[in-house]
Amino acid sequence: MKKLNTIPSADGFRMPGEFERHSGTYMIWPERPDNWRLGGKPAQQVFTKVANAIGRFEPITMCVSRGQYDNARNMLADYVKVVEMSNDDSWMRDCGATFVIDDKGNKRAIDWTFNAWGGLVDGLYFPWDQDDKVAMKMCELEQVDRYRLDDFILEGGSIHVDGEGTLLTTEECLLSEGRNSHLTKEEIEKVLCDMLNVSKVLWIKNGIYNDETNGHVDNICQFVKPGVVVLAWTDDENDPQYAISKAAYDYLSNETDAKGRKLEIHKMYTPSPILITKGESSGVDAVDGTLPRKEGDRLAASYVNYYTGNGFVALPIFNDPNDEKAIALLKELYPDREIVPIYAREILLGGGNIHCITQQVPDVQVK
Ligand code: KQY
Repeated sequence: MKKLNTIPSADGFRMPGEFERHSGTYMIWPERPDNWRLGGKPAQQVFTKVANAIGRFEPITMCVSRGQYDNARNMLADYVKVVEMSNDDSWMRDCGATFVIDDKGNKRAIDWTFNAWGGLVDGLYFPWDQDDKVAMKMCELEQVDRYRLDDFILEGGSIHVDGEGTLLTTEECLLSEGRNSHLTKEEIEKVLCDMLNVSKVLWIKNGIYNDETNGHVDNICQFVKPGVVVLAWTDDENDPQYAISKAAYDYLSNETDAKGRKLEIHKMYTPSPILITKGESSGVDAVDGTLPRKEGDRLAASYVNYYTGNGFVALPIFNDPNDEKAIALLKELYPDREIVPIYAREILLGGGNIHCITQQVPDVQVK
């Protein structure tokens, strides 16, 4: 497949919203023992639930290392396509390709440079060279040409688009020192507009408290559809999350999207703080250069990290009283989709959630 040197927006391509029709979803199988406790065994159970659930609605491909191929093939449902692919970890949202489509039925992808959430400044593991090749390999499997950006670092979890010209992100992440600190905010905005065909970038200040990704937007805010967002929320003014969510709410309330609409903002209550237990911490191998998992550390738990696909929403839940509130809110906001709650503490322990481990391939559209 070809590597393209042109500009997607000039070529007539745009990134569609996640809520638009998909031709499938990709994931990567978890196994690294310095991120996932007990060699990834508990996480593999949950990844299996997520993949099997998604596969009831749309084609799902699980990318798996050579060493784990037989185990993954055995655990996953027959309808999950399993392909061998080297990787450094299992965050398909972040190292995977960002697909773009035009109005004539064509699909391409953006292959951003991936540096494990901050490279040698504050990255979460080293090396990350196999992860950085994942997007290219997806393009080969999907048979789409790709725009490769050798000099621009971005993870898919740090952006959300409405498919109609608006992009949501956080300053905490996109302006972080370990990513594109050689560029100004305006220059970063121009790359996003050129690559994804957006004309308005909404900059929330910070992501979820203690989020190791430098505050990915996909944990705090996401588009339900154009003009409508959910925002992670707490009423507890003593929780450090309160000031973060309040600032985001105030900012978004005073903004308009690319089409000049005011945003409808739905507060999505976070679960009570979730801390790493002693047993969980002791199950993770301590390795220099990988973020440690210490007992008592607060995890970046949020229901906003859900994944939207054809006819469904896969929602992380935590055995918390607010699980039911999150389910009820999504039933109201997505009346035509099945809400699929999945107990996801094991994914959270690895540093993300269902949205972070999935990447959609949009369906082509002819207009
Ligand atoms: O997108 C994410 N939330 C991924 C987090 C990566 C964690 C690596 N330990």
